[in-house]
Amino acid sequence: MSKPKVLVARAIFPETIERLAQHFEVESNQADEAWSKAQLIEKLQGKVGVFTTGSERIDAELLAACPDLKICANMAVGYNNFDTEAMTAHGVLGTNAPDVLTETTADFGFALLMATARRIAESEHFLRAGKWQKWAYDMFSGSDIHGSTLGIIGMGRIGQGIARRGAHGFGMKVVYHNRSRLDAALEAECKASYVGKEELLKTADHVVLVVPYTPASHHTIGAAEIALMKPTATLVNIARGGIVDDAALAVALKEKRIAAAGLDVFEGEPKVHPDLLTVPNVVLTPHIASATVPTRKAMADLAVDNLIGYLVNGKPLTPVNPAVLAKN
Ligand code: 8YV
Repeated sequence: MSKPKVLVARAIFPETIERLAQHFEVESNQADEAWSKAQLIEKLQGKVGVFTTGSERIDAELLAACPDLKICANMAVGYNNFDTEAMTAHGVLGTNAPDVLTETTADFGFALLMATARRIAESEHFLRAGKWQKWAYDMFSGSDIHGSTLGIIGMGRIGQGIARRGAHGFGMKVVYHNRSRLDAALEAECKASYVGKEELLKTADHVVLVVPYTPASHHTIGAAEIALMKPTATLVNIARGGIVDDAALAVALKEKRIAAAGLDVFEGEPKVHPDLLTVPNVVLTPHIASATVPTRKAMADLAVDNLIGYLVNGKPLTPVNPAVLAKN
Protein backbone atom coordinates (compact mmCIF):
# COMPACT_ATOMS: atom_id res chain seq x y z
CA MET A 1 0.00 0.00 0.00
CA SER A 2 1.37 3.43 -0.84
CA LYS A 3 2.08 5.79 2.02
CA PRO A 4 0.09 9.03 2.46
CA LYS A 5 1.93 12.06 1.10
CA VAL A 6 3.03 14.97 3.27
CA LEU A 7 4.91 18.18 2.56
CA VAL A 8 7.46 19.83 4.84
CA ALA A 9 7.35 23.51 3.97
CA ARG A 10 10.67 24.65 5.45
CA ALA A 11 14.12 23.21 6.16
CA ILE A 12 14.11 21.19 9.37
CA PHE A 13 16.21 18.68 11.36
CA PRO A 14 17.17 15.67 9.19
CA GLU A 15 15.81 13.38 11.93
CA THR A 16 12.42 15.10 11.62
CA ILE A 17 12.31 14.12 7.94
CA GLU A 18 13.47 10.59 8.85
CA ARG A 19 10.67 10.20 11.41
CA LEU A 20 8.09 11.39 8.90
CA ALA A 21 9.49 9.06 6.22
CA GLN A 22 8.68 6.04 8.41
CA HIS A 23 4.99 6.76 7.90
CA PHE A 24 4.68 9.02 4.88
CA GLU A 25 5.97 9.76 1.42
CA VAL A 26 7.71 13.04 2.19
CA GLU A 27 8.48 16.02 -0.01
CA SER A 28 10.74 18.38 1.90
CA ASN A 29 12.35 21.76 1.42
CA GLN A 30 15.80 21.21 2.92
CA ALA A 31 17.19 23.90 0.62
CA ASP A 32 14.80 26.26 2.48
CA GLU A 33 13.63 27.85 -0.76
CA ALA A 34 11.17 30.70 -0.35
CA TRP A 35 8.02 29.35 -2.00
CA SER A 36 5.38 31.73 -3.27
CA LYS A 37 1.79 30.95 -2.38
CA ALA A 38 1.27 29.53 -5.89
CA GLN A 39 4.31 27.26 -5.45
CA LEU A 40 3.09 26.10 -2.05
CA ILE A 41 -0.31 25.29 -3.57
CA GLU A 42 1.37 23.38 -6.38
CA LYS A 43 3.51 21.39 -3.93
CA LEU A 44 0.44 20.59 -1.84
CA GLN A 45 -1.36 18.80 -4.69
CA GLY A 46 -1.92 15.21 -3.62
CA LYS A 47 -0.63 15.90 -0.09
CA VAL A 48 -2.81 15.04 2.90
CA GLY A 49 -0.61 16.75 5.46
CA VAL A 50 1.75 19.69 5.70
CA PHE A 51 4.41 20.49 8.30
CA THR A 52 4.37 24.26 8.64
CA THR A 53 6.29 26.80 10.67
CA GLY A 54 4.72 30.09 11.62
CA SER A 55 5.55 31.55 8.20
CA GLU A 56 3.14 29.77 5.82
CA ARG A 57 -0.28 31.36 5.53
CA ILE A 58 -3.04 28.74 5.36
CA ASP A 59 -6.14 30.57 4.16
CA ALA A 60 -9.38 30.01 2.23
CA GLU A 61 -7.72 30.53 -1.16
CA LEU A 62 -5.05 27.91 -0.47
CA LEU A 63 -7.52 25.48 1.08
CA ALA A 64 -9.87 25.72 -1.91
CA ALA A 65 -6.96 24.90 -4.21
CA CYS A 66 -5.70 21.93 -2.12
CA PRO A 67 -8.63 19.52 -1.87
CA ASP A 68 -6.54 16.57 -0.60
CA LEU A 69 -5.24 18.40 2.45
CA LYS A 70 -6.42 17.08 5.84
CA ILE A 71 -4.00 18.52 8.40
CA CYS A 72 -1.59 21.44 8.83
CA ALA A 73 0.81 20.81 11.72
CA ASN A 74 2.48 24.00 12.91
CA MET A 75 5.86 23.85 14.58
CA ALA A 76 4.89 26.84 16.71
CA VAL A 77 2.61 27.52 19.63
CA GLY A 78 1.19 30.58 17.86
CA TYR A 79 -0.98 29.82 14.85
CA ASN A 80 -2.01 33.19 13.51
CA ASN A 81 -0.76 31.94 10.12
CA PHE A 82 -3.86 29.70 10.11
CA ASP A 83 -7.30 30.96 9.15
CA THR A 84 -8.90 28.47 11.53
CA GLU A 85 -12.43 29.36 10.44
CA ALA A 86 -11.64 28.57 6.82
CA MET A 87 -9.77 25.42 7.85
CA THR A 88 -12.75 24.19 9.84
CA ALA A 89 -15.08 25.00 6.93
CA HIS A 90 -12.84 22.92 4.63
CA GLY A 91 -12.57 20.11 7.20
CA VAL A 92 -8.82 20.68 7.56
CA LEU A 93 -7.36 20.19 11.03
CA GLY A 94 -4.75 22.56 12.43
CA THR A 95 -2.37 21.64 15.23
CA ASN A 96 0.16 23.75 17.13
CA ALA A 97 3.14 23.03 19.42
CA PRO A 98 2.34 24.25 22.94
CA ASP A 99 4.04 23.44 26.27
CA VAL A 100 7.34 22.12 24.88
CA LEU A 101 8.67 25.66 24.38
CA THR A 102 7.24 27.33 27.49
CA GLU A 103 10.30 27.42 29.75
CA THR A 104 12.78 28.16 26.95
CA THR A 105 10.64 31.06 25.75
CA ALA A 106 10.15 32.37 29.30
CA ASP A 107 13.95 32.23 29.79
CA PHE A 108 14.37 34.31 26.65
CA GLY A 109 11.68 36.80 27.66
CA PHE A 110 13.57 37.35 30.88
CA ALA A 111 16.93 37.59 29.11
CA LEU A 112 15.54 40.21 26.73
CA LEU A 113 14.04 42.12 29.65
CA MET A 114 17.38 42.19 31.45
CA ALA A 115 19.33 43.10 28.31
CA THR A 116 16.88 45.93 27.69
CA ALA A 117 16.68 47.32 31.23
CA ARG A 118 20.43 47.07 31.83
CA ARG A 119 21.36 48.35 28.36
CA ILE A 120 23.54 45.36 27.57
CA ALA A 121 23.32 45.48 23.76
CA GLU A 122 23.73 49.26 23.57
CA SER A 123 26.79 49.27 25.84
CA GLU A 124 28.34 46.32 24.01
CA HIS A 125 28.02 48.16 20.68
CA PHE A 126 29.67 51.19 22.32
CA LEU A 127 32.59 49.08 23.52
CA ARG A 128 33.04 47.25 20.19
CA ALA A 129 33.03 50.60 18.39
CA GLY A 130 36.12 51.59 20.42
CA LYS A 131 34.26 54.40 22.18
CA TRP A 132 35.12 53.32 25.75
CA GLN A 133 37.82 55.76 26.85
CA LYS A 134 37.10 56.04 30.60
CA TRP A 135 34.70 54.96 33.33
CA ALA A 136 31.97 57.43 34.21
CA TYR A 137 29.50 57.42 37.11
CA ASP A 138 26.52 57.72 34.79
CA MET A 139 27.68 55.55 31.91
CA PHE A 140 24.85 53.31 30.67
CA SER A 141 22.82 53.53 33.85
CA GLY A 142 19.79 51.35 33.42
CA SER A 143 16.87 50.41 35.60
CA ASP A 144 16.73 47.74 38.27
CA ILE A 145 15.04 44.41 37.77
CA HIS A 146 15.08 43.19 41.39
CA GLY A 147 12.39 44.70 43.54
CA SER A 148 10.72 46.45 40.61
CA THR A 149 7.19 45.97 39.27
CA LEU A 150 6.81 43.56 36.37
CA GLY A 151 3.65 43.92 34.28
CA ILE A 152 2.74 40.97 32.08
CA ILE A 153 0.10 41.31 29.37
CA GLY A 154 -1.04 37.82 28.37
CA MET A 155 -0.87 35.34 31.23
CA GLY A 156 -0.80 32.00 29.42
CA ARG A 157 1.85 29.38 30.10
CA ILE A 158 4.76 31.56 28.92
CA GLY A 159 3.48 34.61 30.82
CA GLN A 160 3.24 32.49 33.96
CA GLY A 161 6.82 31.27 33.42
CA ILE A 162 8.02 34.87 33.25
CA ALA A 163 6.00 35.77 36.36
CA ARG A 164 7.59 32.91 38.33
CA ARG A 165 11.08 33.96 37.27
CA GLY A 166 10.38 37.57 38.26
CA ALA A 167 8.64 36.90 41.56
CA HIS A 168 10.69 33.98 42.85
CA GLY A 169 14.07 34.76 41.31
CA PHE A 170 14.23 38.55 41.46
CA GLY A 171 11.74 39.54 44.15
CA MET A 172 9.67 41.50 41.66
CA LYS A 173 6.13 42.58 42.33
CA VAL A 174 4.14 40.97 39.51
CA VAL A 175 0.93 42.38 38.06
CA TYR A 176 -0.78 40.90 35.02
CA HIS A 177 -3.58 41.53 32.59
CA ASN A 178 -5.28 38.77 30.65
CA ARG A 179 -8.59 38.02 28.91
CA SER A 180 -9.52 35.90 31.91
CA ARG A 181 -8.23 35.90 35.45
CA LEU A 182 -6.12 32.95 36.64
CA ASP A 183 -7.55 30.82 39.42
CA ALA A 184 -6.43 31.74 42.94
CA ALA A 185 -3.99 28.83 43.29
CA LEU A 186 -2.16 29.74 40.07
CA GLU A 187 -2.09 33.44 41.02
CA ALA A 188 -0.54 32.48 44.35
CA GLU A 189 2.03 30.21 42.70
CA CYS A 190 3.05 32.99 40.30
CA LYS A 191 2.75 35.60 43.08
CA ALA A 192 0.85 37.68 40.53
CA SER A 193 -2.05 40.12 40.97
CA TYR A 194 -4.66 40.78 38.31
CA VAL A 195 -5.06 44.44 37.28
CA GLY A 196 -6.69 46.38 34.45
CA LYS A 197 -4.53 47.12 31.40
CA GLU A 198 -4.42 50.85 32.15
CA GLU A 199 -3.31 50.32 35.74
CA LEU A 200 -0.65 47.86 34.57
CA LEU A 201 0.74 50.33 32.05
CA LYS A 202 0.78 53.14 34.62
CA THR A 203 2.43 51.18 37.44
CA ALA A 204 4.81 48.67 35.85
CA ASP A 205 8.53 49.36 35.60
CA HIS A 206 8.81 46.65 32.96
CA VAL A 207 6.01 45.55 30.63
CA VAL A 208 6.29 42.17 28.89
CA LEU A 209 3.87 41.19 26.10
CA VAL A 210 2.98 37.54 25.66
CA VAL A 211 -0.51 37.67 24.08
CA PRO A 212 -1.49 35.63 21.01
CA TYR A 213 -1.99 37.68 17.85
CA THR A 214 -5.64 38.08 16.85
CA PRO A 215 -7.51 40.99 15.23
CA ALA A 216 -8.49 42.01 18.79
CA SER A 217 -4.88 42.11 20.03
CA HIS A 218 -3.62 44.10 17.01
CA HIS A 219 -1.73 47.15 18.33
CA THR A 220 -2.40 46.29 21.98
CA ILE A 221 0.40 48.82 22.53
CA GLY A 222 0.27 52.00 20.45
CA ALA A 223 1.00 55.66 21.09
CA ALA A 224 -1.89 56.04 23.59
CA GLU A 225 -0.76 53.06 25.68
CA ILE A 226 2.89 54.13 25.60
CA ALA A 227 1.77 57.54 26.86
CA LEU A 228 0.44 55.86 30.01
CA MET A 229 3.77 54.19 30.79
CA LYS A 230 6.42 55.58 33.12
CA PRO A 231 9.18 57.49 31.30
CA THR A 232 11.65 55.11 32.98
CA ALA A 233 9.76 51.98 31.87
CA THR A 234 10.90 49.25 29.50
CA LEU A 235 8.71 47.33 27.06
CA VAL A 236 9.42 43.79 25.83
CA ASN A 237 7.56 42.04 22.98
CA ILE A 238 8.11 38.30 22.56
CA ALA A 239 4.53 37.67 21.37
CA ARG A 240 3.97 38.54 17.72
CA GLY A 241 4.63 41.42 15.40
CA GLY A 242 1.50 43.56 15.20
CA ILE A 243 0.85 43.43 18.95
CA VAL A 244 2.93 46.65 19.13
CA ASP A 245 2.59 49.57 16.74
CA ASP A 246 6.28 49.56 15.80
CA ALA A 247 6.18 53.00 14.15
CA ALA A 248 4.68 54.58 17.29
CA LEU A 249 7.20 52.74 19.46
CA ALA A 250 10.13 54.01 17.39
CA VAL A 251 8.91 57.60 17.88
CA ALA A 252 8.45 57.03 21.64
CA LEU A 253 11.95 55.56 21.98
CA LYS A 254 13.49 58.39 20.01
CA GLU A 255 11.75 60.97 22.16
CA LYS A 256 12.62 58.98 25.32
CA ARG A 257 8.97 58.76 26.31
CA ILE A 258 9.91 55.34 27.68
CA ALA A 259 13.44 54.27 28.53
CA ALA A 260 13.93 51.27 26.28
CA ALA A 261 12.37 48.33 24.46
CA GLY A 262 13.33 44.75 23.64
CA LEU A 263 11.74 43.22 20.55
CA ASP A 264 11.97 39.66 19.27
CA VAL A 265 9.02 40.00 16.88
CA PHE A 266 8.09 42.67 14.34
CA GLU A 267 5.21 43.84 12.18
CA GLY A 268 5.91 42.41 8.71
CA GLU A 269 9.01 40.47 9.84
CA PRO A 270 11.62 39.64 8.72
CA LYS A 271 11.40 43.30 7.71
CA VAL A 272 12.01 45.63 10.64
CA HIS A 273 10.66 49.19 10.78
CA PRO A 274 13.64 51.30 9.61
CA ASP A 275 13.21 53.79 12.48
CA LEU A 276 13.74 51.00 15.01
CA LEU A 277 17.10 50.25 13.42
CA THR A 278 18.32 53.77 14.08
CA VAL A 279 17.32 54.25 17.73
CA PRO A 280 19.91 53.06 20.27
CA ASN A 281 17.58 52.24 23.16
CA VAL A 282 16.06 49.13 21.65
CA VAL A 283 17.36 45.55 21.68
CA LEU A 284 16.40 43.74 18.46
CA THR A 285 16.51 39.95 18.01
CA PRO A 286 15.30 37.89 15.01
CA HIS A 287 12.36 35.88 16.51
CA ILE A 288 14.56 33.48 18.47
CA ALA A 289 12.71 33.14 21.79
CA SER A 290 12.22 29.38 21.37
CA ALA A 291 15.61 28.80 19.76
CA THR A 292 17.49 26.16 21.71
CA VAL A 293 18.26 22.87 20.02
CA PRO A 294 16.33 20.65 22.48
CA THR A 295 13.28 22.90 22.34
CA ARG A 296 13.25 23.30 18.56
CA LYS A 297 13.59 19.48 18.32
CA ALA A 298 10.70 19.02 20.76
CA MET A 299 8.57 21.46 18.72
CA ALA A 300 9.36 19.60 15.49
CA ASP A 301 8.65 16.26 17.21
CA LEU A 302 5.27 17.47 18.40
CA ALA A 303 4.35 18.58 14.86
CA VAL A 304 5.37 15.11 13.60
CA ASP A 305 3.42 13.45 16.43
CA ASN A 306 0.37 15.42 15.35
CA LEU A 307 0.75 14.33 11.71
CA ILE A 308 1.16 10.67 12.71
CA GLY A 309 -1.47 11.00 15.42
CA TYR A 310 -4.10 12.26 13.00
CA LEU A 311 -3.24 10.65 9.66
CA VAL A 312 -2.19 7.23 11.03
CA ASN A 313 -4.03 6.83 14.34
CA GLY A 314 -6.90 9.33 14.01
CA LYS A 315 -5.86 11.09 17.24
CA PRO A 316 -3.96 14.39 16.99
CA LEU A 317 -2.33 15.61 20.20
CA THR A 318 -2.82 19.35 20.11
CA PRO A 319 -5.60 20.39 17.71
CA VAL A 320 -6.48 24.07 17.47
CA ASN A 321 -9.82 23.59 15.67
CA PRO A 322 -11.16 20.38 17.25
CA ALA A 323 -14.55 21.03 15.62
CA VAL A 324 -13.04 19.25 12.59
CA LEU A 325 -12.68 16.07 14.67
CA ALA A 326 -16.30 16.23 15.76
CA LYS A 327 -17.35 16.42 12.09
CA ASN A 328 -15.43 13.20 11.19
C1 8YV B 1 8.63 29.79 16.38
C2 8YV B 1 6.93 31.06 17.81
O1 8YV B 1 9.99 29.72 16.33
O2 8YV B 1 6.03 29.05 18.67
C3 8YV B 1 5.81 30.18 18.26
O3 8YV B 1 4.66 30.66 18.22
O4 8YV B 1 6.76 32.19 17.62
C4 8YV B 1 8.30 30.52 17.64
O5 8YV B 1 8.61 29.70 18.73
C5 8YV B 1 8.15 30.37 15.08
O6 8YV B 1 6.81 30.61 15.03
C6 8YV B 1 8.52 29.42 13.93
O7 8YV B 1 7.70 28.30 13.84
